Amino acid sequence: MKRTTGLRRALAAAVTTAASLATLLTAAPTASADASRCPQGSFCVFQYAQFGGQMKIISSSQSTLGVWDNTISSYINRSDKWAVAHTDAGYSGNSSIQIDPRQEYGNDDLGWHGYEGELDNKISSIRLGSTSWEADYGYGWMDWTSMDHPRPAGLPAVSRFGDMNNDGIADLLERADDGKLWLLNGRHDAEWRTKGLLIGGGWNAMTQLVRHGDHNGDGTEDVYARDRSGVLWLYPGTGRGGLKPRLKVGGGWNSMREIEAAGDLTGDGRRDLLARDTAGVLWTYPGTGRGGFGARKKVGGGWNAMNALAAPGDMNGDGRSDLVARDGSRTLWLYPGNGRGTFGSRVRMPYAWPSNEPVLATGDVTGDGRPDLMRTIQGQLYVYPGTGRGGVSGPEANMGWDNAPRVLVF
Ligand SMILES: [Ca+2]
Ligand SMILES: [Ca+2]
Ligand SMILES: [Ca+2]
Ligand SMILES: [Ca+2]
Repeated sequence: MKRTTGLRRALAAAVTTAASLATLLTAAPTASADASRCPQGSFCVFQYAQFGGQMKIISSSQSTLGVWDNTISSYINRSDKWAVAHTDAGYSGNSSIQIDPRQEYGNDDLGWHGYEGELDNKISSIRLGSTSWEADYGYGWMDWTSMDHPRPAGLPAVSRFGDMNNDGIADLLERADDGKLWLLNGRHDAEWRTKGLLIGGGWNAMTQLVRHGDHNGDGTEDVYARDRSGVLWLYPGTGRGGLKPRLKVGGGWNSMREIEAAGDLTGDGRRDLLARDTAGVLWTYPGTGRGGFGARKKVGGGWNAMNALAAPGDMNGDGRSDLVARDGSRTLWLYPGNGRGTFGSRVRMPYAWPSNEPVLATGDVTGDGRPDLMRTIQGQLYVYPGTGRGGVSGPEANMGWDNAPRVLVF
């Protein structure tokens, strides 16, 4: 406690003697203990409890806190940023606290958080982020790594999807909670660090995002997105992981509960869409090969019994694209494509598949040429390697998962 008292005295002295510190400390000469003196849109920390004493606006991450080291006793976050405050410099230490954005009310005294006063007057670094994940880790993307080796050369067309940058290594697209779209290229460096490549922002405006290989005939994987007004857009891939300016496919897609890019279902070599409408009818939209679709074909009704659809490619090795669907009893079913736009008799897949977790299908991620499935379990992504005969084998842990509500990986 002596150490803390000394620093507080030093802080007060610095404020009165060093004019240069006036920019660092937003000091109100007769500071009242009032959170409202923290400007709207700012994240503010205070010298004393109950928003008392000197106030500092934190507008960027601080790996050290200078005269504010071990001095913060309360805070209010009126900004859109997430923050994590740590008890050691460099975003480390035995204890930390996550501070959510836009807190207007509530308990903001550090003495009331944690155990045995482990946070009060003990904060030494603060990291900000536009997502909870970014404030935690210092970067905005998830740590996806695929295999060290690419997929086998010469895969059939039905298996050529799930690779936005044409390097033969499976990649993921992640929409982070803040709407940023990242390419996770599946690679890591010597220290096993991954790199997300930012494609762009604003993707929270989309209510569906899907991809499954090349749709417009240029040989590179594309993305379809549906906006809130029900317009479906084609974003042609650059083949290097990015996206070209979008093209309008058409409107009226809000009648669909779910859209899936499913590969070629009709047997003409062009990739198609599946869409399940709100009444539970599943439709095939045959691709034209130029990014658009011909007259839709009804697959059948009753699909609202399923709470997830995923398009894994050819799971059973007959050269035709298939569909998997999860029912309300946590069972995953394989619907083998018949090459005429519909499906043969379904086959039960192994394992129980929790109903509130996504099922991912981005082709072969293990590099053996057979398509795989992935799902999350309690904040971790698992890979279920495909057997090539319609089944999957036991899961392999792959990466930590951002559970924030708007996160979407496809
Ligand atoms: Ca790739
Ligand atoms: Ca394309
Ligand atoms: Ca098949
Ligand atoms: Ca595989």
